Amino acid sequence: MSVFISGASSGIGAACARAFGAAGKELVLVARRKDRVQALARDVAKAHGVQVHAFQLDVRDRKAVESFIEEHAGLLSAVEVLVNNAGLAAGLSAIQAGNVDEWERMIDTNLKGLLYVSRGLLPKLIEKSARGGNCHVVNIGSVAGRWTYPNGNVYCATKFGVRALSESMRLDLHGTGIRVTEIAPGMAETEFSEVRLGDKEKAKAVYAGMRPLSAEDVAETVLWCVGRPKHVNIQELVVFPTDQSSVTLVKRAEAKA
Ligand code: NDP
Ligand code: 8X3
Repeated sequence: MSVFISGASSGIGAACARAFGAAGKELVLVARRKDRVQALARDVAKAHGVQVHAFQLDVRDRKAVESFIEEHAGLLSAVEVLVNNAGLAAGLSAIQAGNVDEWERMIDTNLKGLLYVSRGLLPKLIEKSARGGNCHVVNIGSVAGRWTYPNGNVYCATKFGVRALSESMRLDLHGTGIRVTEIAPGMAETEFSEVRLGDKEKAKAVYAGMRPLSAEDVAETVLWCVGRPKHVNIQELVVFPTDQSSVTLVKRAEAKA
């Protein structure tokens, strides 16, 4: 059995790869940054003696995803756990001043990318489950998929969409035995804010004076959900850092003068 993780080159996806590797699972990792995902694959394989397959894949590219699934049909037939993690926020501005290219990047990655990968892999998981496999889909949503915040608009909409797709998968997969979990993290310090804001210093300021979740904290919740007995499905899990009580209420230490 193996675990497929999209967006495994950094942050939560990379932490999931390390955690599943440490648990002895064979891994299939994809991301656009080939060097990063391949280096991680080598590290995890060396540290835990597991097989790790790493590929360059842009989940927004429908044809590339379809060819990838076809080309690696044998390898992918062993997948029991699909972690739909690849995603991003681009920008933070009011709708009336929004950048349409950024909107398209978010919609194409967070929604269409998740759908392309799921469309390719779910039939394989259904077959696997019918043969007794313990199959599970984990979609990485966000607290932004439950509550909106000023200027979050399109990112929030994509994550509300991930929540809707997670519910839909549960309905559409009803009776197959495949579990579907949506994990909705609050602020986690990864490359997320740097990607969103395009600036390391601005990204650092997002977490100033508070303790965010780490990628490893989120990966632990993913492993915990997957590790429940087969008859137990954690449908949704919301995890905030203690310093964050809502999407807009964050406790920060005073900056020292
Ligand atoms: P990172 O930026 O650290 O990681 C994002 C990952 O997604 C990278 O591995 C990136 O790889 C991959 N990715 C992005 N676009 C594509 C693409 N087109 N094709 C394939 N892979 C892609 O951020 P996080 O780890 O924080 O983000 C992971 C998920 O967690 C996202 O879905 C995000 O929305 C969600 N999330 C994050 C939170 C946070 O506060 N950090 C909170 C709630 C949810 P590459 O660039 O190499 O393609
Ligand atoms: C990422 C968390 O609060 O920046 O999904 O939207 S937030």
